[in-house]
Amino acid sequence: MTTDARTGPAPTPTGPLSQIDYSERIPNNVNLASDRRLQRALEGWQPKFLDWWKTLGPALPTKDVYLRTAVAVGRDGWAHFEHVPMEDYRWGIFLAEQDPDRKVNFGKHKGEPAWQEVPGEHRADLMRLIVVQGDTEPASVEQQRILGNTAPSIYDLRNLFQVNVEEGRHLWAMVYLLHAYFGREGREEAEQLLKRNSGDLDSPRILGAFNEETTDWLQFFMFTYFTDRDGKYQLGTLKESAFDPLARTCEFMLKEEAHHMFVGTTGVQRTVERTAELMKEHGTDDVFEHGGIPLSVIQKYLNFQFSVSMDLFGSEQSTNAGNYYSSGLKGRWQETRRKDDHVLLDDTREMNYIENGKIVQKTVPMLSALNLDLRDEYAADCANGVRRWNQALEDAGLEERLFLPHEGFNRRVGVYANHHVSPEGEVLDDATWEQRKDAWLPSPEDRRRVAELMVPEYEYGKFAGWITPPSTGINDQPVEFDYVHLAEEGLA
Ligand code: BYC
Ligand code: FE
Ligand code: FE
Repeated sequence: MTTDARTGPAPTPTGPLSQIDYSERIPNNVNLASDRRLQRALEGWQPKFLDWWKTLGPALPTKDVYLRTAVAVGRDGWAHFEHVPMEDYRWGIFLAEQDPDRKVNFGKHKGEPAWQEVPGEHRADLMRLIVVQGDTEPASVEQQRILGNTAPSIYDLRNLFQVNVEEGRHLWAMVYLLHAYFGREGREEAEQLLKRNSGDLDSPRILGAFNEETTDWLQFFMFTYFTDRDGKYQLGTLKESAFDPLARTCEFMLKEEAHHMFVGTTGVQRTVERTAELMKEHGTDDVFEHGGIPLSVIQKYLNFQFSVSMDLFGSEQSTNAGNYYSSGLKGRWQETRRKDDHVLLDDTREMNYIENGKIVQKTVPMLSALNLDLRDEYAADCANGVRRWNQALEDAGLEERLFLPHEGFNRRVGVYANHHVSPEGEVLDDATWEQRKDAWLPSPEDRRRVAELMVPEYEYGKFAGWITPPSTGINDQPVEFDYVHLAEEGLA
């Protein structure tokens, strides 16, 4: 189902329905031209989006970037690559093809036809979910705004910008739903999506992780590994939604998401590989001296980004989540492959919580614990990349390993929120936590030393000293390809 930049086949149109109309001001495959009111409303939002992109999008001036653009949403090819000025990227509205026989697959409406309109009783909840999803997309662009100034290579710079334009498109995807299905309230929410800003004290982004600073490229790689992966899992549940336009939108977004996680997995991997080389060459763990990032600091960045991303799943027990499920708004990861009744009224599961300073278990109704169900799927997936990174350490003949911290480590949401838990899973008192937390989370000093290594490398085919080159380029181009042409002012 997923395609990434390396394997994306050449575009082969699959039929008129899956084709995207690029002759319109807003490229789309939803026949926007047939709905003048909606088209005008979205054309009214478009300049506001572009203003936002110019003010809060990528700060480094560029002439053009080798970007992938969707040309069709069908199975056999939807990506087209060319050099385009970033502000001319064709942000548009792309939904996966409609299945006219699609049914609701879970909850109390199970077996009924999927909804093409929003049922009045679920309107507020659906809009809330769409707004939360939509809010994260521009937030990430804002968080990554200044990274171009310190890109370790032109190859990496291109990947950053590809992620940024696609997150911009994901915002378009949610704004389309708000405009098309939620009337005036939806249009107001669409405006707000550009007005809240990451880290803003007065009007911050909705979810915690999207107000954290992305301080440097290691943080960016951890973000695209761990936080974009929350995106994968949340979109995976919304793809199951009874509200068909949301399901189809998310299905297509997921195809783009694969590349974001590729950037994270390989970015961390290449960082670890360079660290391993330097550790062997110099026989020391402290490779800062030699221009690399120590493994212990990589582990701290990992601890941080994993824990703030775990918070994105909400409380382990949530009546919201149970209601979303029963109402058919939000399913489970791979809902249709689960071997149960897809209603879950009689099911239970085990859940960890803290009692008298110890982590213990209790049995809870499954419907109440769906955030936890999703989070467990997510955490298992996160472990795969860590195994890959450890393979690189093993291949280098090193004993050291990276690991995912305990689920209770550094949590602000859910059962662990008012407790301190070490990465190994010991419950700690406040004093012990304060004393030891700098060994587990990046300290200002760690971030400062990482930042010192973040010198831009804009020469084609060259890479900053703290990271290895990738094994292949993008879309079968060589690694030293001119993926980005900087503007003259950017070079000065
Ligand atoms: N920070 O019942 P609970 C992506 C709020 S990432 C702040 O446990 P629920 C991307 C919650 O809103 C995917 N507040 O939560 C990645 C609620 O507030 P109210 C984004 C939080 O509703 C990288 C209250 O606490 N998509 O796409 O079951 C780059 C009670 O919480 C947080 C989605 O999240 C937090 N971390 O679940 C670009 C999907 N967590 O109502 C993009 C849509 C919870 O009491 N969202 N709260 O005022 C959802 O499905 C749910 O809203 C959540 C929360 C899973 C986030
Ligand atoms: Fe996204
Ligand atoms: Fe993403």
